[in-house]
Amino acid sequence: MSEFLTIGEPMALFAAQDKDIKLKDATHFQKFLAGAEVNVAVGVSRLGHSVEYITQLGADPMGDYIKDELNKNNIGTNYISTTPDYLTGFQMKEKVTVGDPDTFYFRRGSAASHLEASALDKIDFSDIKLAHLTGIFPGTSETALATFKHLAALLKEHHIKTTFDPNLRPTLWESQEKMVTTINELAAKAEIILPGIHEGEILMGSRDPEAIADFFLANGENTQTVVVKLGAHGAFVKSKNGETCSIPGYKVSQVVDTVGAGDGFAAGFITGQLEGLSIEASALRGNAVGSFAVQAPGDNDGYPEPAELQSFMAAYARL
Ligand code: KDG
Repeated sequence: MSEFLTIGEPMALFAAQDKDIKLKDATHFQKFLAGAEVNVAVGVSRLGHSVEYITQLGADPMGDYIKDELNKNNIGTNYISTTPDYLTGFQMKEKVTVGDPDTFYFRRGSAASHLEASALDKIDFSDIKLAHLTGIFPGTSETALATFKHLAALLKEHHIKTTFDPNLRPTLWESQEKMVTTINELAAKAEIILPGIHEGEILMGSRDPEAIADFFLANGENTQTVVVKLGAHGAFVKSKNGETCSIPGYKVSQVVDTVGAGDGFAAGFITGQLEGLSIEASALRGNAVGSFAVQAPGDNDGYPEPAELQSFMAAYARL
């Protein structure tokens, strides 16, 4: 039984070691665990909370690797099934000196994308305080979309608060229009929505953080708070009662790789909520965990343990 639940597609990530060259030319790669929701699961677990993760793996070496990594990270595997019929997805990532690296996915028709809604029958919701959902898993297939919707309904039935990160992955969707319509429909069910500023622009047409927050608050059936992630500049928060605040980012000396920062933000924010912190304090912790993420090469390998997080937040200057 766990405090925190999430669902998604985990992948093996092969991160290029050769800098500033195309993936096709890279010859050395380092293997990591990746996948937006599993990144959040790692971050929440590393900060001391109990976590269950719902997914389906293939009966293959990538699936075995992921299982080992979940065990190493103390992530519950009670709701993980293995199928001989489909393969585990993986991805490759460039290494760049400046900006966001390109990633390439090998995930179409993966084991996770075949996860049926019936897999949710055995979930024990009794101790779960918060669940995190993102727009990636429902984009992987119609089956995954149905499973996602069923889980969202079960969470509502059990009065479990949900955070939702749009996490737009245009290559997963048949069209931009379908992606935008579906993601906005799914976001409307969540209590807390965590869009990135660029995602907000795609989903509602403005780069103004307050306009993005207003859109999701007006659109939401249950939405209480919107936290717009502003990258290195921190976050903007608006709640249903009209209160707003800007949360500063942290200065980091060296950015190694930006991928995983948004999931780090979600992990920090979620642990703040699990520990009863205010929305503002949770968002500040989110920014801090995001800062750890950008200083490591994998997506979740840089996420901190509680003592590291505490000393970073005490010592580092905010922007
Ligand atoms: O947010 C980080 C993720 O993007 C990465 O770990 C894997 O791209 C990914 C995905 O679609 O889950």
